[in-house]
Amino acid sequence: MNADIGVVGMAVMGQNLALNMERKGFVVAVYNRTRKRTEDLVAGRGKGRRFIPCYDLEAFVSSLARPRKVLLMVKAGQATDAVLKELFPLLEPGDVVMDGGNSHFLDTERRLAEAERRGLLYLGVGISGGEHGALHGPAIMPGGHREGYAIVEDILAKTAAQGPQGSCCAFLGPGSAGHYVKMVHNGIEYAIMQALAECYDLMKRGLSMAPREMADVFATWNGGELSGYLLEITERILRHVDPDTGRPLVELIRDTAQQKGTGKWSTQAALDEGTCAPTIAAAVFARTVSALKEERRAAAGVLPGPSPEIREERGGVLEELFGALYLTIVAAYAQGFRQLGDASRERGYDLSLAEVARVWMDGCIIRSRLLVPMRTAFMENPDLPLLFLALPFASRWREHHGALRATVMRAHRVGIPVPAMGSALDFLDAYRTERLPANLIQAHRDFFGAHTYERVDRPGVFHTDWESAP
Ligand code: NBP
Repeated sequence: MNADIGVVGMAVMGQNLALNMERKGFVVAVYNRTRKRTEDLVAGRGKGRRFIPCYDLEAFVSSLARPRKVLLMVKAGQATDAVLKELFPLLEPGDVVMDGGNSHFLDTERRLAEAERRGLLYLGVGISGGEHGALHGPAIMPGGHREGYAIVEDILAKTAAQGPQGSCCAFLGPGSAGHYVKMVHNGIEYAIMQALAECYDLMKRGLSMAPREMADVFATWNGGELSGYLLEITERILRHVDPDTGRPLVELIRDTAQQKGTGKWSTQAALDEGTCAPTIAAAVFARTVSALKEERRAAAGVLPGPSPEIREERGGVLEELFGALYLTIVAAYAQGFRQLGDASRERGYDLSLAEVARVWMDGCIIRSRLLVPMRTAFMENPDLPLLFLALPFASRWREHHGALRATVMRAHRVGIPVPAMGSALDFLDAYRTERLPANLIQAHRDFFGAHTYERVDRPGVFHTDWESAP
C-alpha cells in the first residue's frame, strides 16, 4: 500500500492534519525527526487508522505513491530549511512539496526557486485554525506552482473546512501568494484581538463589569452581523472559572502578550510596500508595550493620569462600544485586504480578494459573518480600493462613526489606551479628508533638504530658498 500523501512533522499541527486527512479517506505516511512523536501517534490517536509510520526520510519517500505529495508541518525558519535540504534530493521531478508552516513569504520564494531548479512542484501553504482547525477542517491558502496544486487539490479541498460558500481552500496565486495571504490573515487577527482587548479593558476598568457580565455582552454582539470566532472565544474565555481558585481565569493571566512574529512580518511588509495598515501595526506595538511589564509597573507610580472610571450610564456606553468595535474590526479587514491588493499588484500574485474572503469564511481564526458582505463587495468591484467604499460598509461608517469617536474620546478622557480603535478612527478620518496637512511636511522637507514640492495652483516641481525668503 502506497500513501496518498506524506506529512513531515508530528507536533500539534502535523498530527491533527494527518488525522484529518486519513479521516477523509487518504492513506497518510507520517514522519517526525524525533521518533517518539510518530510512535505515540500510531499507538494512540492514530491506532487502527491507515497511517504508514516512517522512521527515516528515505523510507518515508519510498512509501509515497507517485507523483509524491509531501506536506511539511515543521517549525518555520531553519527547521524547514533543514528538512528541505534532506528531502529535496530524495524526490523526483514532478513530485509536489507543500510547506504548511508559517514561513516568511520571502523564504518561500527562495525555496520555490530551489524546488524549480530540481523540477519539483512547490506550494507555500498558509494554514489557519490552530489545533482544532487542523483536526476538523482549517482554512487552507496555497500558492506557488499551479500544476502542483492541481495534483493535491482533491486532498487539500477535502481536508479544509467546508464553509457556507464551499471548501475553505483555493489556489491563491503564484510564488509566495499563499504564505503572504496567511501572514496578512495573522495581521488582521492581531488587530481584532487588540480591539476585543480594548473593549474588555473599557468594560473592566471603565465600567467595573465582572467577566460574566462582559461575557453576556459579547454573546449578544456575537449573535449579530459581527459574529465570528474571535468574539465567540472571547465570551467563552470570560466565562471560564479557574477550578483552583474559583476566580475567572482571565483575571489570573499575566498581562503580557507574546508574539511569534507574523503580525510583525505583516506590518514590515506593509511598510515595505508603502501600503496602509496602521491598525494592524498598532496592535503589534500594543503587544510590545504589554511586554514591558516591569517598566509599566514603575511608570505607574511616576506618570499619573485620570481615574479610569467611566461615570456614564452603562447601556449607552456599551451601545457606542459596539459601534466602535464594529468599525475597528472592519478597518482591520479593510487594511488587510488593501495590503493584499497592493502586494498582488507589486508581486504579481493576481489575487482574487473575493476568493480570499471566501477561504476565510470558515476554519480560520478570523472567520466571521462579515466576510460574506466583504466577498460580495469584492465580487462586485475586484478593484475596490478600500472596503469602506462599498455600500454596506459606507453605510455602517455613517451609522457608527459617532460611536467610534465617542468611545475613543471617552477612553482618552479616562486614560484607558485604545490603540486599535484610535488608529482605526485616525486612519478613516485621514482617508476621508481631501486636504491633509502634508503640504506643511513637504515644506519642511524642502526647507531642510531641498527635496522640492509640487504646487496646487500650477504644474511642475519647485524649490524655495526658505532661509533667504522674507
Ligand atoms: P512547531 O512549530 O512547534 O514545530 C515542531 C515540529 O518541528 C516538530 O515536529 C519538530 O520535530 C520539528 N522540527 C524542528 Br523544531 N526542528 C527540526 C529540524 N531541524 N528537522 C526536522 N524537524 C524539525 O509545531 P506546530 O505548532 O505543530 O506547527 C507546525 C507549523 O505550523 C509551524 O510552522 C507553525 O508556525 C505552523 N502553524 C501552527 C499553528 C498552531 O496553531 N500551532 C497554526 C498554523 C500554522 P521534533 O519533534 O523532532 O522536535
